[in-house]
Amino acid sequence: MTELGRLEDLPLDYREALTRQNLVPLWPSLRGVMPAHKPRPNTRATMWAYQALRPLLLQAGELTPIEKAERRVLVLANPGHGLEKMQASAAIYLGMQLLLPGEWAPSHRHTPNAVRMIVEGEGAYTTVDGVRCPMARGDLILTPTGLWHEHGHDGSAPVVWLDVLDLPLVHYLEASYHVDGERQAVQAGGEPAVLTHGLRPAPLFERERSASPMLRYPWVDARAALLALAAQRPALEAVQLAYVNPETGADAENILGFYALMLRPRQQLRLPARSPASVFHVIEGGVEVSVEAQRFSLAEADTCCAPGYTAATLRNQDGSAPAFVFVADETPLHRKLGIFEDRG
Ligand code: GTQ
Repeated sequence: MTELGRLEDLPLDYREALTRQNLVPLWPSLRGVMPAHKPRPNTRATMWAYQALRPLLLQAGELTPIEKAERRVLVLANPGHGLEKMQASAAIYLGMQLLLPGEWAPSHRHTPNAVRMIVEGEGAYTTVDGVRCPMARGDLILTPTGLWHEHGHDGSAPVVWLDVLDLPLVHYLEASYHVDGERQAVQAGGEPAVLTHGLRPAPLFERERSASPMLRYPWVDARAALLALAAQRPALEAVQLAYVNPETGADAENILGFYALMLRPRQQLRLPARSPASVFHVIEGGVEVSVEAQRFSLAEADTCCAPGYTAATLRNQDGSAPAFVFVADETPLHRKLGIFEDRG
């Protein structure tokens, strides 16, 4: 590969003349923005242990009242991007949110898409576009772009959940903003439950809402489906389900992809080197994750991220029980942009 000219090779007065005209020579920076064969991601394989962050999150509950935080969140920031960027990867934001009994995080809506993976506690709920979604451990609740959402908590112990947003991307696109709203009127009946059974309302009963038809994916259903799939397909290597829009089969959200993965007892699963970055969050069990030179031992509620273009190996350390992992990645985005790659 040819060595390209450097900025210092150019006369100072020429460089200054360029700067005055808001012009920049490409060749000194060309290899930086387009490295050979493979990108050089800032995203670093990073782990966040729940045991370490939980006391700090509870302390935030004492230090900052909900009125002063609106969303009481500690962001899981990737040091490779710089902590202040609040990014887990190029497109993924992760935050652990705490809501204490009786607290209320007021209604708003925003352009970034969000999901919540419930980590701990009972009695909280998120109201999304008038649909009250109870929060239980392992449930996935969607807040697609533009939908009103607020969080409340009628229980007696702290509730914690993992927020996954495409905020870094939407912010980069200069398209990120929010609007504050009034407390939502809760619509009777909640979600149309039939959708989870492969049935949908026939045209006579068509719903008027245009947004995602399914907002809450209960963990009891996802877990049972994974166990059934594993039992039916003993030779299946990746016992993985994608969270999808049940009316269309498309990804549940537009930008990030969400999956539930089961590892059989002692199973080791190699995930191929694909272009999107990924996040792994353990719902149940203990999982060892190897990415690049890193090896993370994840216990329940621990989270890690892996850069794109890198293979990862997940191993269930238990010999008798399955492990369950919530996975978030940038696949829908990469596919839509036409830059998705699987390098095996
Ligand atoms: O719960 O609406 O972690 O708006 C970041 C931004 C959570 C939320 C976050 C948000 C929310």
